[in-house]
Amino acid sequence: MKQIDHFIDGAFVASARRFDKRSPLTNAVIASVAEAGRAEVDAAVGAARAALVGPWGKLAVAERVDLLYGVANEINRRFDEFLEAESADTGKPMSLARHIDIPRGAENFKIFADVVKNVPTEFFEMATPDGRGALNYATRSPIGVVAVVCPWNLPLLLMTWKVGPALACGNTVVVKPSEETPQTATLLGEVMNAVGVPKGVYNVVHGFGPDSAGAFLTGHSGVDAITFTGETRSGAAIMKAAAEGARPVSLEMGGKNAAIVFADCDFDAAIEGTLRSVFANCGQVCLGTERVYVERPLFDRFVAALKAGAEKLKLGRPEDAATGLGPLISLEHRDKVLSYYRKAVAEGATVVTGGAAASMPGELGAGAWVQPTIWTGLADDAAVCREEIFGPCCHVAPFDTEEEVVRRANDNVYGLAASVWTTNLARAHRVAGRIEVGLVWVNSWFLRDLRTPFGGAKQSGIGREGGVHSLEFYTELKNVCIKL
Ligand code: NAD
Ligand code: 6OD
Repeated sequence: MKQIDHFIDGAFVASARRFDKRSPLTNAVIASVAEAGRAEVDAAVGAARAALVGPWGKLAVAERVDLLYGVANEINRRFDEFLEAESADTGKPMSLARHIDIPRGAENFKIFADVVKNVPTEFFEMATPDGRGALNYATRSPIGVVAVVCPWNLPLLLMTWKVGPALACGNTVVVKPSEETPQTATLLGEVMNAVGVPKGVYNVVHGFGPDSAGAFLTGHSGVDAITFTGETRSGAAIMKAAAEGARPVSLEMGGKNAAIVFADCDFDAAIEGTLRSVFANCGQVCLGTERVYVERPLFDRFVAALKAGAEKLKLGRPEDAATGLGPLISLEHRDKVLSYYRKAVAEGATVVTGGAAASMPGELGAGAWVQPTIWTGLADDAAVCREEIFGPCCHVAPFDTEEEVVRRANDNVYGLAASVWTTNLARAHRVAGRIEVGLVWVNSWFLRDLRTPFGGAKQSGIGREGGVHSLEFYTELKNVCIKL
């Protein structure tokens, strides 16, 4: 069994307290993970502070950026190790992690190295009454020690999405990976050492959220800023912790994303895109679709094709190239998802397909498997139409007018993402403008240039990251005015 330890000041550090990491595939224990108490968190924050004022803070931008390119290259060199670790922790199909999670884990270091290298700040020449003038310019400094609190659904991708820009901007970090996915963050420690990133720049502490490593870290007075991805409820708790010391937060949180399918859409593209957005990563993608609205003339045909697509998905092991759907992350999460499967029936849904746990052969029988599920027939105020489930499921409802569907899609506390399927350009612009979310796709899903802003509206988030928008969070701008 693997031993997963913290990574503090360039070294792997154990704790007396440990917890078991179980495989989502079989529920067997696959690793023993160190659980940080206040002492380990304190050591990690102290190491990050020392590196900030020491070696990392003294590097020129070009040297820092070179090291981050090195990190990206080393992840790619050790690609298979990252792939194995990620799929062991999550059970996700390797075909998915090979194309999304691991390449993006490397790319996140390159993209932000490029952004930091190329972004200018303002510079103005001013006239002054004495005729000698002044130079007024802005500089960017690191914000300090950044706490990075991560979820389990896309562990390496979402962690490096924060660590990449934080380090590129000259900060140091203490990462708290999800208790469900400790491996790739730890492996990244080896990478940091191998490429010569100074010790203390990148630290990892393992543990849980409340009353554990997550709360100790976000409540630590040595942390200057907190960036978080996860559930809205956890984000709200972290905001409270950040209020102590008035520290900035960047929060990427939950969603209940709608797909809106107009009768004039490219039907095959809409089906393919909706299948991906509902079922990719077993529905455990914050941007995934859980509400589908289909214009009435297309409704029956659309539901039939979505059902056929869902029923073709093969549940299986990560390494099997035919696998389309892995397990959920844990039995605990499966209990939550199945409670919504039951609620849907209790509220009167028609179960188009699925609706239950999936029975799997052999040792997989003990894993966190559920059937891909589609419902129809519920009112918009049903729990499964309002609350984030984070499983491979969606409710499909008909609509009659553009006005109506925009109102219904917006009638939710979340506002992360939406996808609109139409060939009418004017309608695409109109609807995109009126949907209350941070990200709208038209005739696509999960397609995005990493230089663009990413984040949620309403209870889905606070702030935007991506490209130069990350710089706004991870740097402090200083205004310097020099009278000549
Ligand atoms: P979670 O909120 O349970 O946990 C996320 C992280 O926060 C974990 O590391 C956890 O240990 C820690 N944590 C939890 N409570 C904490 C507290 N009080 N103080 C400090 N740390 C705490 O989320 P999850 O179950 O890991 O991930 C799934 C959720 O994440 C879903 O709601 C999903 O929508 C959301 N998510 C959002 C985005 C986005 O970009 N908006 C991306 C991925 C996932
Ligand atoms: O692609 C990204 O950068 C990103 N933050 C994706 C988030 C996916 C949520 O599960």
